[in-house]
Amino acid sequence: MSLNKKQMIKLFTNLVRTSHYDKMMYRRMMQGKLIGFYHPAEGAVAPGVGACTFLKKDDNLNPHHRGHGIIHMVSKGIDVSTFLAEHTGKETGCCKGRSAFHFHYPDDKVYQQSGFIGHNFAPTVGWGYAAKRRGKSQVVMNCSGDGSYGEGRAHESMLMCQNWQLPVIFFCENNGMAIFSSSEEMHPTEDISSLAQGYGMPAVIVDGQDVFAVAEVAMAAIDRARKGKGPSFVECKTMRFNEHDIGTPDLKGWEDRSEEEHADMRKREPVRLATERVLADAILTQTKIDGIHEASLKEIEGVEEFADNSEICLPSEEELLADVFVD
Ligand SMILES: Cc1ncc(C[n+]2csc(CCOP(=O)(O)OP(=O)(O)O)c2C)c(N)n1
Ligand SMILES: [Mg+2]
Repeated sequence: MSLNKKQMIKLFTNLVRTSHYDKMMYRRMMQGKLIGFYHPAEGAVAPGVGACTFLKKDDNLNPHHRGHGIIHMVSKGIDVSTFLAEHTGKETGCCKGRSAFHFHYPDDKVYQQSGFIGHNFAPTVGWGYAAKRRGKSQVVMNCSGDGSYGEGRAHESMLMCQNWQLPVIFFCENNGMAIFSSSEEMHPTEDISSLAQGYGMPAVIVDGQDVFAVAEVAMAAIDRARKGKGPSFVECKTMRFNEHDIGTPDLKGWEDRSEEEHADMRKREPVRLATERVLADAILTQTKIDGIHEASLKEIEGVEEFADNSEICLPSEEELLADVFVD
């Protein structure tokens, strides 16, 4: 599946927008403006952009926790003002400022995090099953890290989705790390996608730093699922430039990565690679590229203003308990 010029511009624009969104989250965390903590996505924005830019509004999305889903949601075309308000602890947040990153956007078919890695695999079967039963051309994009494929639910989910031929994409964002454990220590094979073979599911490996390459394989997997041809597995080989999260003390100090490794990784920064490509292929001029950066920063300013000008979340005991369900 090769991309046309319009699709490449859309991907490039989303790549620039999301990388600025991620930088904004990092900056605000450092400024003490966010509640909880943040899992920075620098170096790892291309997978989410490639996976979600061409999803339809009605498609189910389970974003990866890196970037707390902002990469995936912005790419799917969702207004993330209430996402930032939530992370800023404001009443206008999507969960009234009470949750930080454990939230959902049901109207936009986004079902996000619980505190458990791999929580999304069981609901993925249900969403896929529902889509198939209703005969809708709706797909489920399940974005997860390499670490989560050590969870039993991942395997049960792959087995059932394949048996029932559900419209699911197992989209693995493999950065080779789970907090400070390397993939090598945690998985018997180098490629997480090799697990799909055991379930007879087609799988593809793609350079996760190249947004255009990711989008091509993601679109093929989406198309396949939409046509009722069942699930598939996409593995993006990507990177994590920063520590696992910020807001928790000194995770970087535990990492076993040298300065040279960090410098090498940064040579493959996805916005840099995409910029080289769109200039080389004459898809965009430098002036147009500068305009995309400016427009992204302006958009983010508006989102920040909304969060900053909203009322802080200070619920009374009664209001707090109103959202607690006891069986
Ligand atoms: C069931 C469970 N085990 C462990 C954790 C702690 N934990 C949080 S993030 C994480 C690493 C996840 O790695 P991966 O899925 O590869 O995503 P990455 O953070 O590398 O992007 C772990 C082990 C958890 N939240 N839930
Ligand atoms: Mg990982």
